[in-house]
Amino acid sequence: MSAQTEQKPVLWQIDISHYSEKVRWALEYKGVDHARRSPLPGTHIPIALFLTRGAQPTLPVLQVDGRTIGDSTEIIAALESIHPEPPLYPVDAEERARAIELEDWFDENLGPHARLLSFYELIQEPEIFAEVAAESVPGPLGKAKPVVGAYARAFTSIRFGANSDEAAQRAREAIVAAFDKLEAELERGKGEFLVGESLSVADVTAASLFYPVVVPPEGPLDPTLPRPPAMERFRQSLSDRRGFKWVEETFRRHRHR
Ligand SMILES: N[C@@H](CCC(=O)N[C@@H](CS)C(=O)NCC(=O)O)C(=O)O
Repeated sequence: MSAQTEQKPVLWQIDISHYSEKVRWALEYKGVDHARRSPLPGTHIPIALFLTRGAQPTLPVLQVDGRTIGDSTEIIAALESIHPEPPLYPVDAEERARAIELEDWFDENLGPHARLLSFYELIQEPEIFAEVAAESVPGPLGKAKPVVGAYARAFTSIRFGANSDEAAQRAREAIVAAFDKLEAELERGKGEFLVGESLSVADVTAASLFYPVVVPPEGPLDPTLPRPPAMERFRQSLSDRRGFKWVEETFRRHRHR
């Protein structure tokens, strides 16, 4: 490995994670050449803790310029100062504050619910979960689908409580509320962007965190993989909403790989 390759930023991530998608989008939008490491989901918690010296149990984590940064919000803040162009923070101070506030809002109020409902519906469909999980594990492990599927059901139930009917219902309500919020915020702007007149961290965050519900073709989910019918029905029930179409459009226009 050349010295130049070693200096590339390294993104520790999970392929299907929407928080990882947020950071991948920021890195690719800014044209930051980087390497990716995708540990086995589940083992990523001790790995994240090890990388961040106990500060962060989650991925994504970015190693850049001799620093190790956990949390997607902190990662994008660091990228803004290391690679300011093109910016994801609006120049205007008020707009910048609003974009960061919206980033936070969707991180806290949408992200965990979109993840929980996806896992809940997958747990109801063990064969489909086995297919999807097998795609997300490294190398030959993916061949042991029933084992990987059982592991995925156990891990998501224990870690996120994703087997709870009540939590799933709360997640559905929170996702609908997040569409209400998205549409109210879009009303304030000119339509294409949440804040200002170009793509900002607010758009990247909202679109990425809605991806497990909207499933845009440019998103991380392999479109040939089966999806739980109940999740698909929920998706369809939202598909006429302005916010849903905005997520599709934002991916289509701005998610260039
Ligand atoms: N606030 C964090 C959330 C990241 C997050 O929840 N990542 C998940 C994967 S989608 C994770 O690593 N979860 C492990 C855990 O919660 O223990 C961020 O914005 O990066």
